[in-house]
Amino acid sequence: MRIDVLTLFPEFFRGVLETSLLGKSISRGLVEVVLHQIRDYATDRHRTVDDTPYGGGHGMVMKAEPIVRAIEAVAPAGARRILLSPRGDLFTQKRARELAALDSGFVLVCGRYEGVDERVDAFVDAQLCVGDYVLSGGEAAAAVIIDAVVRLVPGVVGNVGSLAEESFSEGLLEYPQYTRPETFRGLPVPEVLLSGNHAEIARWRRQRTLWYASRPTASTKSAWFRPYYPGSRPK
Ligand code: JCQ
Repeated sequence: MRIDVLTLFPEFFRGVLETSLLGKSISRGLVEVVLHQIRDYATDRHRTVDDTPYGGGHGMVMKAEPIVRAIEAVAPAGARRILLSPRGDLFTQKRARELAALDSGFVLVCGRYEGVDERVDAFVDAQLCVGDYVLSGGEAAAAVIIDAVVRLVPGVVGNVGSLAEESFSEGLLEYPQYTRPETFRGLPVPEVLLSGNHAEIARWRRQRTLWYASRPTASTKSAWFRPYYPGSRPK
């Protein structure tokens, strides 16, 4: 899988690409992430990438020309072109699966400053948003997408979780997990997990997955003050 990233801050990605699962996938040759400096595609002597907004207002807007020239220069044939933007369509696990299945890979375009000239939209296939907040640039959003997609590339993670389990939890382990010790600061591990009764354990985990999926913090309620509820059903 090949992923191209267009950015004014390629150094943002160095740590992300070297670390852990992603670093290993790259060194194993399963994934190739190619960073491109948008400024290299500016056409004037000062390598200008931004300008003041038409109609007035504060801040700067990224010019269309360097971005579009960069896309046209680096995008492999057939690669999906994606602009990260707080106004994009929401990036979901479903979209992660779609991107992981693309043979020709994809291009992530990171905007900065107060925005990107709207006409760039005509040169991308989609605008994607990773959440309902504004970032100072698309780089952190691109890192989120790369992380979520790469772990779905065949061979990257020990893709061992049974299909039944995957379809049940949408591939997420949503039931609570415990490891040693059996009691931590007075909090015990649920007894069923120590029982060795695998049918009972599977039943308990299915039930807890449903509880967690319906818990208040799974929707839009404030999650700052929440109960610890290993034993009783959340309200
Ligand atoms: C992505 N959720 C938030 C910020 C303008 C394309 O124009 C802009 C892009 C950004 C960076 O992306 C985000 C974002 N998903 O802020 C401003």
